[in-house]
Amino acid sequence: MDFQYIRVYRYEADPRVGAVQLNRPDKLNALSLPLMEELITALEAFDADPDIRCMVLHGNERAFAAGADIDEMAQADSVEMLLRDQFRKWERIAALKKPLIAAVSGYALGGGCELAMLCDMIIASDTAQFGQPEINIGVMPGAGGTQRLTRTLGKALAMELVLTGRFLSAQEAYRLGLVNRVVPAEIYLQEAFALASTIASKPPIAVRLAKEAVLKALSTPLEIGLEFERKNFYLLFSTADQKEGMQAFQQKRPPQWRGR
Ligand code: CO8
Repeated sequence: MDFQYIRVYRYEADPRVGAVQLNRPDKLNALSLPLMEELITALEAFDADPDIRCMVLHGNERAFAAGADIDEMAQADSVEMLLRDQFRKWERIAALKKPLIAAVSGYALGGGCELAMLCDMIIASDTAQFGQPEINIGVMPGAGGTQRLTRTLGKALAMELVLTGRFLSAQEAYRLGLVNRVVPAEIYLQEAFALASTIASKPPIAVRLAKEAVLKALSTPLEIGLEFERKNFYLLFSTADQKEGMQAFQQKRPPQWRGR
């Protein structure tokens, strides 16, 4: 499939890792409607491809993404935005079954920060900056920023970022638990691919059910989450990979995963 605003490829050193690069560098990867359409199509195709085990989403060194495309929204009225309902579609990224890692360098602002937070993990370059500056253009976050930032950073800090538009540096984002780690700009992509490759080497059904269970913790009370976790745990005992994993341990040899 031909894409205009993204580049889709497989990690050379490990083709089980699918990658998407946001590719509108002249607009700091502003997330236009057609770009998001392409992104969701590409990620869902990887999600459905049995040869892919993990995904990486990245931009370029200057910008992961500087937000939703302001030019597309500037003249819109509420009814138009409501009918467009473009941000509902973004939740399809949160619904992906396979792990998705954001590799962030430079700006991750507004919708760009929200997009990174929709991913399961974030590897940041030391140049990364995260923020929700919508307040400076007369609006507020609309693709999950007030909710996901608050769940991660807590009320006080999320409130400050959303109400002032202040950016978080990569180091601050790391200290606050927004990103998994910060590495030098020269290797941030390599680091994200290494993490993706490690996950790709694990038994895929266990990865899928474990991801589901971790995400459940964000949307359910503890008791329901624990019940959900237990059921996924029991479910894994009907996979060949559970038998293989435990036998390989007993026989002191590396396991051969079948994804069954
Ligand atoms: N949309 C459209 N174009 C953009 C965007 C954007 N979000 N960000 C940057 N660009 C464009 C610039 O217009 C410029 O284009 P051109 O060269 O044609 O003039 C090009 O990218 C380069 O940008 P700058 O010249 O501004 O680069 P600087 O290095 O001077 O500044 C900044 C970089 C600080 C990142 C600056 O570009 C900036 O402030 N960008 C906007 C950041 C922002 O406000 N993001 C939030 C957007 S709103 C949003 O994301 C809402 C999401 C959910 C909405 C829900 C609504 C219901």
